[in-house]
Parts: sequence; C-alpha cells; structure tokens
Amino acid sequence: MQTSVAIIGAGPAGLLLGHILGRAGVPFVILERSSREHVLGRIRAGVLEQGSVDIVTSLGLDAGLRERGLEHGGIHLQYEGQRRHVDFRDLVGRTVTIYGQQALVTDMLAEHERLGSTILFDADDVAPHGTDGPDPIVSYTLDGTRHELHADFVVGTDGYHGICRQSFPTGTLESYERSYPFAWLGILADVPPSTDDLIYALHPDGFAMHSMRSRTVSRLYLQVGPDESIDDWSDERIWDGLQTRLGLSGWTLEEGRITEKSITPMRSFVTSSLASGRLFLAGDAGHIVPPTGAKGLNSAIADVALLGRALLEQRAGDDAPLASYSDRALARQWQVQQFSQWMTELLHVHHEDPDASARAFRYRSQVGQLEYVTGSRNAMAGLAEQYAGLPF
Ligand code: FAS
Ligand code: PHB
Repeated sequence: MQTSVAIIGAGPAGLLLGHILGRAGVPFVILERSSREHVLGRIRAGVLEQGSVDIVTSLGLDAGLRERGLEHGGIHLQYEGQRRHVDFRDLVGRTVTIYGQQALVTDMLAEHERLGSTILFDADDVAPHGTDGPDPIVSYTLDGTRHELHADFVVGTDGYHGICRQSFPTGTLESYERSYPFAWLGILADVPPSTDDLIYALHPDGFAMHSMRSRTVSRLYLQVGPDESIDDWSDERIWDGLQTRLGLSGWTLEEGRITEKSITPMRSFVTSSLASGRLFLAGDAGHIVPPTGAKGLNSAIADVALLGRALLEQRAGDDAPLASYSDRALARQWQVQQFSQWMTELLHVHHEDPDASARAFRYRSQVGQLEYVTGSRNAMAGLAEQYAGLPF
C-alpha cells in the first residue's frame, strides 16, 4: 500500500489529523492496534479549550458539540470552607466547553466512516521503518498477514506507551519527567451535576473535583495514593470522600449510581523532540500532563493543528513550517506543563511527606496561595488565560 501520511494511533490526535488531511484531499491511513470498540470505550478528558472547539468546528465536526456540549464561563476554587468563582468571561472574555473525549472520538470516527477513511483497527506489531530516508515504511500485521505501507510521512499519535517515540534513533531523545505521589480516582455517576461550573477543591484529606458530562451525568475525581487499587474503593467510600472534601454549608452534593470508576496515575512528561526525519509525534506520544489543568486532550489537539497545517504547507512547497513544528509545539507545551504542574501542586496534599511540620507548612502555603489567587484580579486573569487556553 502507498499513502501520503501514515498515522499510527486512532485516539483523538490521530482521528483529528486524519480529518485535517482528508479535508485538504491528502491521502492518509490510520493504523490502530486496539479494536474499534476499545477506542470508542475509553472515558478520559472532559474540557475543551476555545481553540479546540474552534478547530473541531472549522472541520464541520461540531454537531454533537453544539447539541450536547456545556459552555462554562469559569471554575470554582474551594478551600477551608470557602468556594470562590474564577470568572473567565469577565477576566479574559473566553469560555471552555465540557464535552467528553469519548463523545468527541465517537463523532470524529463516525465522520471518518461516513467519508470512507482508511482506518485499520486491530493492527498488530505496527512499526515505522526508514523514517530518516525518503521512503518511510510502516509494517503491520492484520488478520495474521504481514503488510507494508509506504508513506511520504509517518505521524505517531500512538500515546505515551506507543511505538513511535521508541522508534527514534537511539540516543537522539531526552525525556523530561516527574511523577506525583498521588493519583486520581475518577467516577461517572448517573446523577445531575450539583454545580454549575467545575469545582476544584483543596481539602486536608486531599484534592477533589466535581465535573460533569451532561445535565444528567456527573464526573467526579478524588486524590488517592499512587499505588491504590480501585478494588479498595467501594461506591460508599468514594461518595464519603467526595462529601467530605467537596462539602460546603448550605450546599448539597447529590449522589447517584456509579457507572464507571478507575484510577489514573499522575505524571508530567515531555520528550526533547517531536520530529526525526519524516517521523513526527503529536499528543500523548510526545508529552503527558497531570489532568488538573485539563490540558492533555487540548495539547494533543494543539499539536495536531500545528502539524496538520505544516504538512499541508509542505505539500504546497513550503518546508519551513514542518521543519519548525517540533520547536513550536514544544515551546507551547512547556507553558502548558508549568500550568498543569502549578494547578496540581496548588490543589493536592502531599501525604507522603514524613515531616508533619513540613506537611502543615506546605498545606498552609497552599491556602495562602489560594487566598492570594482568588483575591487578585490579576492572578485570576493569569489562571483564566491559561485554563481557557493559550493561542495555538
Ligand atoms: P491516546 O493515548 O488517546 O491515543 C493513542 C492511540 O494509539 C490509542 O488508541 C492506542 O490504542 C493507539 N496505539 C498505541 N500504541 C500503538 C501502536 N503501537 N500501534 C498502533 N496504535 C497504537 N486529559 C485531560 O485533559 N483530562 C482528563 O481528565 C484526562 N483523563 C485521563 C485518564 C486516563 C486514564 C488517561 C490515560 C489519560 C487521561 N487524559 C486526560 C489525557 C488524555 O485525554 C490524553 O491527553 C489524550 O487521550 C491524548 O490523545 P492522543 O494523543 O490521541 O493519545
Ligand atoms: C473531566 O471532566 O474529566 C475533567 C475536567 C477538568 C479537569 C480534568 C478532567 O482538569
């Protein structure tokens, strides 16, 4: 087989890149190791920056977003019995939209199938070769038969555990990373949200968040230990934790049937380059953020917006945007990394700190920072500007 761009991974980054290329008539093939059902079943992010909404809309993929997306004009920061609103509209004139990653992936895949895009699910042992030369090849096994796909370019949208970053020539990449001494336990519950905007809460027991997926489905998170098992968290224990950490006098957190629960470790990771010859990385394949700043999915979309445009400009004869893609995408990503780290350290409790005095000092400092941020229009504007999304 021959194509122009071989896309490895059918997550949000790969599916969106396919639409950007397809819209411009550029041939592509998407190779996905999981089944179609597995790709559609992943429950992950929920917040879309204005820039992400604009891209999805520009590609005509926004029907579901317009019908079921929930536009939010800010977030609540809660600590020490207070809940303070950060008003994005007032501060920076922008909003965010709550629309689950699962719904966006479903919409993008449905449109690919309507258009007849070539997406190969259940593709085993996908591997890029010869990407430092003029004729890259992606080999893969489908239904027990080995195949080779010749392409002009290969894009790794295969996530943190994918094959493409590992396919860079040995010694050409550096990894910058840190892991956090906590994880997020996330639930989906069949209960209308008890809040208008998202609530991010710092509590001595740990972080908690109230998000949502629709007017009838709530999405909530609890900080748990980094090695905890979901089997140790009964529905009752989860709701107790949420009631304790989100509770506020005069306000009720409504409970409901938990339909999904999982624990996600937290890490920050950035690779030193997103390009090697004719191989490019986009999304989680190149970087990971703790979900506190709602930047994982939005970073993937931002990378693809840059890379998609650069690939189109290369076909039009201008190689410069593709040559600078990695530097430009990583420059934006480091700004996103620092914001995600800042939000995480602002709102999570370091229970692992053996020194009780140091733990107490850190907690009081966090409260002091929240007091400053929610009391300063300038500080809130900085948070709003970054949360609502830096320009692509
Ligand atoms: P993805 O990981 O989504 O997609 C990669 C795709 O490549 C997958 O379909 C995979 O099967 C495929 N693949 C991997 N290796 C392959 C190979 N060798 N060959 C072929 N295909 C291969 N972000 C937020 O903003 N908020 C959140 O609350 C949030 N929660 C998350 C919870 C979990 C459990 C995880 C893992 C991530 C979460 N994220 C969250 C981040 C997440 O949303 C990512 O940023 C987003 O999925 C990135 O999209 P992609 O880059 O497309 O990578
Ligand atoms: C979500 O709704 O899944 C969500 C919202 C905000 C975050 C992370 C996750 O920071």
